[in-house]
Amino acid sequence: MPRLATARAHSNIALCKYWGKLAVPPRADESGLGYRLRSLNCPATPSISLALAALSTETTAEALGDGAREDVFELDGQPATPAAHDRLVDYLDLWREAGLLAGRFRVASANNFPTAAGLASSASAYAALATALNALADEPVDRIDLSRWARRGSGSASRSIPGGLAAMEAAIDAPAYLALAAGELPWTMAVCIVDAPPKDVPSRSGMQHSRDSSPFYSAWLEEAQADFETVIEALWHLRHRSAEPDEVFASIGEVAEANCVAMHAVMQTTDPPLLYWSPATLAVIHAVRAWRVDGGPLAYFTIDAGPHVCLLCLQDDLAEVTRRAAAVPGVQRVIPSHPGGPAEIISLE
Ligand code: 2P0
Repeated sequence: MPRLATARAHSNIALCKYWGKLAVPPRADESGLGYRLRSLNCPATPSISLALAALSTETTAEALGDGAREDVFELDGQPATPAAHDRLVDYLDLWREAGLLAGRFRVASANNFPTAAGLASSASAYAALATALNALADEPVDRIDLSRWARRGSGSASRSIPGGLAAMEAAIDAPAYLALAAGELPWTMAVCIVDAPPKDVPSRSGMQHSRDSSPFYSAWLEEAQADFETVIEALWHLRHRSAEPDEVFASIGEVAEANCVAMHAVMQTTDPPLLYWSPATLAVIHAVRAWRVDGGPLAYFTIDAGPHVCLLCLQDDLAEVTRRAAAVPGVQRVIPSHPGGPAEIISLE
């Protein structure tokens, strides 16, 4: 039985975003249905995302001996903050309550990109963690259930288990599934890191505030479902060669931009407002739109719960998109990425 497992998972950036959780019964006690549903962390919107090879997390999980009384968590070589530590322990408790794991663990996690900056670091982190923990389980779950386990840690992490272009329905205990593998994708992304202060409201609490206070929340749920269905249909045409790849790219890019703006409209009308954009965020949006009229590369923007802008483009245009984006005022650096593959174990002892 292995005692130490290291896993790697790629972050992912959604083209149709997850923002909001399925409602659970309000008077949920610790043993009731409400508690169980809440612990499943089910999304209220369907989502579809692209895993990015250049953004990854490596996580080592080590089973500590019988004498260990506490879980230990290190993030990027430092002891984790109390909040991150508590969230990890809650997550390990779910695995222990399910009888998949026993005892205490040391978890060491390292990202190769900025943490908690709106670059989906919890997606790669919980996907890598779930993959490493599963390798230490007496009876490991299959990859579909592994995606469900990753979702319980962080909703977006579910999509980093299959990697590539991954989709997840808005349903109770939905897993993410592979819509198109990394090697089959004609598109990719460049990630623009912009000048901005650190993010002050985490996604988890931000999306709860949106549900409770944005007047546009119910319209967002409808829009998100319609956007998801449009993208799934466009992918169907791509797979069946019943539409030109350029048309599919343009239609998915347009939906991605509209979906991003709709999500940020909900964020901005949350009380208090979630204003994630910085001036440089808008500068990139305007630049990308200008490229379309001046004969530059075709790229579409999307922005998560943070100021940075991800640009969806054809793989052939990645170098030119990266070069142009780096010249936009306020852009600190651009990370060009190819599509990323699934979460995987990289060592086992
Ligand atoms: C997404 N985001 O689809 C969207 C876009 C942020 C904006 O998934 O509470 O950190 O851990 O399930 O996964 C961020 O939400 O939230 C997210 P939890 P998570 O990528």
